[in-house]
Amino acid sequence: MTDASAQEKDYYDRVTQADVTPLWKLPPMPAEPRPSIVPYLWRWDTVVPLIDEAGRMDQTLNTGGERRALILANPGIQRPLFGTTPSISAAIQMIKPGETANAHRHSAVAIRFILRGSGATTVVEGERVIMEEGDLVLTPQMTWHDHTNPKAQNIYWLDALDVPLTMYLNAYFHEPYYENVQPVIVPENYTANRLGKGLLRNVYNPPEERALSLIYKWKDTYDALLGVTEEDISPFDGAYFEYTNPLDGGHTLPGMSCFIQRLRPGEQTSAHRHTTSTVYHAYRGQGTTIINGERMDWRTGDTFALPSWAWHEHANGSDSEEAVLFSVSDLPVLENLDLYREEDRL
Ligand code: GTQ
Ligand code: FE2
Repeated sequence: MTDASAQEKDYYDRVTQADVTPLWKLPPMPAEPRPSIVPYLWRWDTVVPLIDEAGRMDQTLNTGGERRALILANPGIQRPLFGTTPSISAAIQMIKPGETANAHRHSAVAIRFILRGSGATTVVEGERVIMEEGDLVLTPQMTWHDHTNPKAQNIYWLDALDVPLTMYLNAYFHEPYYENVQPVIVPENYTANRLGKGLLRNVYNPPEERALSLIYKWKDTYDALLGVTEEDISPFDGAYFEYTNPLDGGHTLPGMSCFIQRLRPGEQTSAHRHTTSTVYHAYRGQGTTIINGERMDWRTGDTFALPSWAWHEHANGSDSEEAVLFSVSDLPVLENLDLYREEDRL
């Protein structure tokens, strides 16, 4: 070895020892986002039999606030980390008749979108909310929540939490309640009544932001979708609504926002791309989403992941039936960091 190369080797050895990394040795910075996740689709017909099978095994939900949920784990994310996108972990959760998923709370926010079965309840900060198909229910950060199915049928919903982001930031807290369930301490429709559907507000006792036990009923959501006129239909998303925070008109939650879109029979959208990563769920109908040239053929009940900065366009695959996609993305996070970018291909 020459003196120079020996000196260099010695230098890099000491660099490694010192736990520092020479920036000049790294590969060139990518010019644009290179998503770690891949476009991926989870079929209802694959996931639901598996969750039903878990329901038949001798497994109890009543240990440490566990849930019978199968995380939709994106193959682009290294195990044991899990996530459907870099920021969001989505799962299909099932509760059998008579079961309770114990009360707990965590710093990650959660949403549930009810897929099949009606009449299960969730209690959020002492308020009981009855959940029906197509409803969206929120669990804001650090609110106590437990779920119960008093009905005779299994109930299934889509969970989404910003757990991967919260974990990445080393900001995840989790606490079991000291009993299986929390007491219900406010009357039925407590938050909804004080909100007056978000257009009115009880002046004497306004709803408290932190513990907003919000439910967005499917009927209201669907009415909004059907109410749009031609000029309000997005070329990229069809009839497209965000579930807003009724107190400030902002995104659904600080770490995630939820959306619903309706594609008319035969509707085909134009492609665009943006820096949010999105989990889509086909709530009604069937169709195709082309992601960077890759076809995702979806039917009711399927869920798929859209990576950041990937071109995508949607098509309703039916000439007679509507298609409805529910979605959840990290838009509030990207916006807050001034990282939201969008590009259109019209
Ligand atoms: O229902 O509280 O899918 O805490 C993951 C974590 C569901 C829940 C999940 C949770 C829950
Ligand atoms: Fe939870």
